[in-house]
Amino acid sequence: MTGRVTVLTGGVGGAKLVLGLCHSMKAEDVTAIVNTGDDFTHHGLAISPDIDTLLYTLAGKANAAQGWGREGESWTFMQALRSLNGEDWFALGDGDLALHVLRTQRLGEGEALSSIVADFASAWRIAAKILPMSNDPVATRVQSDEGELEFQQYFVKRRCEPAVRAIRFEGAAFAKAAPGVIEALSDERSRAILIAPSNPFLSIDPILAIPSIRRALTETTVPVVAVSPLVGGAAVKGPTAKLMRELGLEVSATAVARHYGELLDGVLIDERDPPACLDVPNARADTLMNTIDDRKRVAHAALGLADSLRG
Ligand code: FO1
Repeated sequence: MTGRVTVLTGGVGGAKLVLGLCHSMKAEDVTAIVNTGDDFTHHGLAISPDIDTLLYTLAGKANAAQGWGREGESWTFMQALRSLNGEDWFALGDGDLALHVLRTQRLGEGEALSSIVADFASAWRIAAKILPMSNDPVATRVQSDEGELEFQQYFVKRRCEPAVRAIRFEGAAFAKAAPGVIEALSDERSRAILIAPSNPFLSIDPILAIPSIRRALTETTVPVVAVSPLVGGAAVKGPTAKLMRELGLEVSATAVARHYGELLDGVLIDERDPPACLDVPNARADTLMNTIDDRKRVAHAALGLADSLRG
């Protein structure tokens, strides 16, 4: 068994766990497979929020309080944009723009997203591998009581207020996994495959909607362990609990584990959660991640559960 650990991640909660792993083991043995269903083009710029949140987090540049974007950001661009009556519901910081401008330019020249992201990671001395789930376009579409919304329209512009009926991932069925993704999931010598405490429906499902990724997870003999995104029956951040209620699900770690179903070998749930009738091996820990020590603790607990599941 090598020390290799692969994590499926999206959003802020996921980035915290990846950081915890990078501080608990050799960062070069960590491979993050990142959701790109939130990606969209805004003001003509190619924006990849979950990739960027992870880049900032692992490079120590993240705005920890806000969860996304850069620490110490300035907003001259947004002020100028507003003065010209430009669309200002999606905030693009002055430093943040560098990622979007360079990514847009290089995608326009035909370069693959995975290659661009690898360059950004090495420019910022990030040792972990950051892989987009796919280089093909996949777009999360939220079917709500206000009709079908693009992800960022739902998440940012409407602040997750519309009631969600269903979620679909445009393009996922035909999307190929990005280079390195299937290889990471099929590496039988790996220690564990983790599903980060991201929103299962908005951040993890787009990854699982890519057929070759779901197949690799089904076929792997490496322990697959999910970290529940709920603490005491509520979402730490974001709309997970509201979404589960709107989708008619019980807001519980059990419902999350059932959602991942056959893919899971184990689930790490929060110690505050009520007793759970989980039909999958599980362990408990304090999964609230505010400090770097919290993130290391959750990473250790998830890896410990995976180690205990080895046949
Ligand atoms: N989230 C917000 O709630 N408001 C914003 O204005 C906003 C801007 C933004 C810019 C770049 C970026 O990478 C992320 C940004 N986010 C913003 C967060 C983003 O919508 C979410 O992080 C993901 O899409 C869901 O996890």
